[in-house]
This record gives sequence, structure tokens and C-alpha cells, in this order.
Amino acid sequence: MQRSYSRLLGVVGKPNTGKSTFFSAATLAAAEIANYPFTTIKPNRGVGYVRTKCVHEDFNVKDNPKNSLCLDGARLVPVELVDIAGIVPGAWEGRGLGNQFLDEICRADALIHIVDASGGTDCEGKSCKPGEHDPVEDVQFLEKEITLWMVSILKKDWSRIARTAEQDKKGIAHHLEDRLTGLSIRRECVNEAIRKAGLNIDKPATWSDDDFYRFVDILRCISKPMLIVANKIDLPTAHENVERLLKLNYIVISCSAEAELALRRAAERTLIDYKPGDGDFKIIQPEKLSSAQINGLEQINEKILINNGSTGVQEAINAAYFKLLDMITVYPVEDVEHLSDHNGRVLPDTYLVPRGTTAHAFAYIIHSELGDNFLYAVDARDKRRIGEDAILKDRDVISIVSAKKRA
Ligand SMILES: Nc1nc2c(ncn2[C@@H]2O[C@H](COP(=O)(O)OP(=O)(O)OP(=O)(O)O)[C@@H](O)[C@H]2O)c(=O)[nH]1
Ligand SMILES: [Mg+2]
Repeated sequence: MQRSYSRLLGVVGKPNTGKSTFFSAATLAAAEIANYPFTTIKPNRGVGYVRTKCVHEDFNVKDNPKNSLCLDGARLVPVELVDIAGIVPGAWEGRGLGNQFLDEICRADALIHIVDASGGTDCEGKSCKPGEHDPVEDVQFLEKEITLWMVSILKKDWSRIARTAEQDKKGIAHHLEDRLTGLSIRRECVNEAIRKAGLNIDKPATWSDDDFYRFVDILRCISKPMLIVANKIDLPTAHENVERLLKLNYIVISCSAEAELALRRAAERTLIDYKPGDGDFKIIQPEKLSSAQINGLEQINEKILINNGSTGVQEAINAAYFKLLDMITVYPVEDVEHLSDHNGRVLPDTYLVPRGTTAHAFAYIIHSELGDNFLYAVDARDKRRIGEDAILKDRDVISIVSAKKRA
């Protein structure tokens, strides 16, 4: 399957919160899961899906997806996830299993922070009495660890860099280029962070240590947007903690990764009818299930799906793409009458692109040749021509007309 224009989602947090469970539930890739810290050491990479309502019903056509799937009207667009080893306090200085994990975290474009909302794991990820640990602390600690790690990288040789930037007027972001690449941070983010921190962009050598920390902390928020997954909501001590987590200045999604993993595995074996993100499921082969399994599924339905609307895993991936990264979905077609590609496949592809993408930029995302030879685009809903600067909208179906060919 051809991968669409995607970003990397990092599944992060302290040890033993359910990161690998969430990752496996989202991707169905194998990942070791166990009730002790540092089960995961090498990062697990896999493909999950963003779920969106497919446009085929709007056009009353049957589609033949190529780069994505369409199940009962839900378009599932593949996106990459990485499950990273747990971070403990002091990791930026090499505590726990060292700071290489922070490096891995910084390679991601958006972070899904899994916290144990039941409060049953201490700050190092060891099991404790449920309710004993405050998961709000885990949110603050991870923010601090990532910021301190970024500070330690950006601060290297800072006084010389700041002086040179003041002298040659190329700007501080230019001089931090190599470090920023290492942290997967775009240059524009630096200027935005300096502005938001209220610092003098022309005089970096005058910034105090506190100024520098504030700048990097804002840079982290901009370049590594994060949401909170309040996991293990199937446990009774989670409820009160979720209420408190919801008061934080984050998108917070209540979740039971374990429930999602059970449902996805049962669906994979066609025992139940369930798609990621559904609010219910149907048992289709009861004769193949033991009474304990049926009871387990009923518990998931009563405790999670009815109360929470869904298990939360799909909701988190969608929120990462549509809210944190502010992406939209666009369907390119060659033939606007039949909504097909040159092989006659109807609505073959769904692309995830940043909001604000123009028709011309979209042509470049599909193929550089199409961008170079761009003439105009056609909106398949009203068959009107749109120019190169037209900004695309979510669920647009677009045909690009180039000097050489259509796409
Ligand atoms: N009750 C409950 N337990 C869960 C849930 N998700 C994960 N767990 C359990 O939490 C423990 C840790 O799960 P993992 O997925 O291995 O956690 P991790 O964060 O990847 O751990 P490390 O790799 O050690 O950092 C396991 O015993 C899981 O079965 C959940 O939604 N509810
Ligand atoms: Mg793990």
C-alpha cells in the first residue's frame, strides 16, 4: 500500500503506562507488553490509521481505494507510529536507560503521551497501590525532561553561536540549523518561539539562562505538540484522576488501550464485527468464543464503550492529526466526471495535508512534475476551476490539470 503524506506520531511516557499496548492496539504489530518497567527498549514502528468519513457517499458512488481503506463508509488512512521506551525523571542527564530515548522522542512530529490514569504506577513506572500516584505529575515531568534535553542540545557552544548571529545578521535559527535538524524542528518554529517568548531576536547573546529555558520550552510546545491519553480507565481509581487531567491545558482522551487491543484481535479473527473507533461491536461467531471471552467482551461494552463512547485509541490518533498537526484530508482524482485515476479506480487515494495547503502545493505533494507543470485545479463537487493559490478544504476532491497530464 502506498503511504500517504504522513507525519510520525510518537507514543511516549514513563515506563509501564500502556504505551506498547496502545501501539499494538493501533497497529496490530507485535510489541512486547508486560507489567514491569522498561519492557520496551528498542522502539517499535508500525502503521496505524487515521479514520475519517469517506466522501464516496457524498457523491453516491462506490469507491476502489488504493492508498487507504474504506470500511462501511469510514476511510482509514495509514499513518506511522513509533512506540518509544519509557522515560524516567532525570533521563535528560542519562538516568534510567539513558537519554537516547529522548532523541527518539524528538524525531516524532507529534506526541501521544500515555499516562496511567489509575495512578497505579509510581514515577519510575513500578507498580504501586492503585490511586497512590498522581498522574498530573507525569504530565509535568515529561514536559520538563523533553525541554531540558532540548536545552542541553541547543545550549552547546551557545555564546559563540549567539555572538556570530548578532554579527553576521543571518539570524539565530540559521546558526542553530544542524541542531534543529537533529531535533526534527523546522526553522520557522524558532522564530515563532522567540516572538512568543518576547525575546530580542537580534540580540541572542543578551538572553539570560531563564530566557533561554523559556524560549526552548515554547519551542518544544510548538514543534512537538502533545496530547494526553488517560489510559487504564477500566480501573476504578481512574475516574477522579481523569477529571483532574481534564483541567490541564491539553487535549485529554480517556482510554483503555487493553480493551481496544482485545477488540482489534477479536475482529482480526472475525469473531466480532468492529472497526477502530466504533462505539459498539457485534459478536458474529459466538460458537467460537468461550463464556469467559463473551463475558470479557460484555465487560468492555459496559465499562468502556457505553460510558466512554469508544476505547479512545482511534480518537487519540485522529486528534493528533486533525487537532495537534491541524491536517485535513484531500482526495486527488484524474477524471472529475468519474472521480477516478487513469486506471478507472474511483476515489483511489486520500492525502493528509496541512490545513492551508494550496492547490499548487498539493500538486507538488502528489508529484513534483505535476507541481512544475501546474495549470489549474478542478473542484469535483461543483466542477469549478480553482487557481494555484486556492486553499484546499477538508474532504475536497480535486483534479490537478497540468501542462502535461491530469492527476
Ligand atoms: N487495566 C489496564 N491495564 C493496561 C491497559 N493498557 C495497558 N495495561 C497494562 O499495563 C502494563 C504495561 O503495559 P505496556 O504496554 O507494556 O506498557 P509500556 O508503557 O509500553 O511499558 P514499558 O515498555 O515498560 O515502558 C501491562 O500489564 C498491560 O497489560 C489498560 O487500558 N487497562
Ligand atoms: Mg513498552
